[in-house]
Amino acid sequence: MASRLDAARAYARAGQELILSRISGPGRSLNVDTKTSITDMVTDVDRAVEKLLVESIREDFAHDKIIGEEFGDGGGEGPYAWVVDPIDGTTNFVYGFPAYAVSIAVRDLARDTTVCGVVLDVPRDRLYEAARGQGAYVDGRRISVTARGELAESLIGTGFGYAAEVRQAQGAMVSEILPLVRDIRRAGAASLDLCMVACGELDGYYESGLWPWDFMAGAIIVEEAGGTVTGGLEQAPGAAMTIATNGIIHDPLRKLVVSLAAKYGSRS
Ligand code: LIP
Repeated sequence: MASRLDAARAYARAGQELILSRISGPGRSLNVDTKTSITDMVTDVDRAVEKLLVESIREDFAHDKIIGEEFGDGGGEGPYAWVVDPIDGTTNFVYGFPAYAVSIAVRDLARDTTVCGVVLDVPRDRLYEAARGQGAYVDGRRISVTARGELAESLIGTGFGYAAEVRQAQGAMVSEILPLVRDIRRAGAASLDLCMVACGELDGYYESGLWPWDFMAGAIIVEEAGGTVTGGLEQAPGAAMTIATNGIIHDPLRKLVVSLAAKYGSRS
């Protein structure tokens, strides 16, 4: 596995270099398209970075499957699969808001588990990583979740979908959660929200509607930092709900999110 983790680090750095080359200097110009709604953007840089990642993976690991945000499934039949988000936090990237990342996870399809993950915070130049059973790190320094035990004293991250009706329910939910926690943060990149839980910058995070490429790498980094990652009603994180915490506040946060999702007709 070391070879795939080493490769993931190198691929993330190459993606960072491409991103920075396209936004540095006076000629910063992005071609921006929209996908599922006018708020769901994708740029030519997203596509260029994913193309770079896919070509690199195919070159080095021809049998591995590839699941990417922009180009979908490709590559070989496995048993390993690379789950890649070339720029997680695309809206932030388009605006220059400093919270977007290259996110790369490697899955063992036979064991249905993530074996390693890398999240490269491009604006802050921080490389988060984890391999199963070997701990979580940022720039080579070991990280761990907080030990805060009360939801009322916890800093909680969340995010919102692209569809207006989905946001209506998510906004209603967060308005009821806000008075029950220390505060809410909305960074705009799930992979970074998860890494902030892993390194103690957040005590917990929840979001519905995420794709595998949004959360797969960040999830193993949280788990290897001593945290807990689940769904809401379902045990596994997924499109319905992803909840990541320091483990101590997990049950109360999960119960609150599931009950409010039912109240407002949101997925959990
Ligand atoms: C983003 C997620 C974020 C969510 C945004 C968006 P993208 O992913 O990382 O947590 O709130 O709506 O889905 O689309 O920038 O790769």
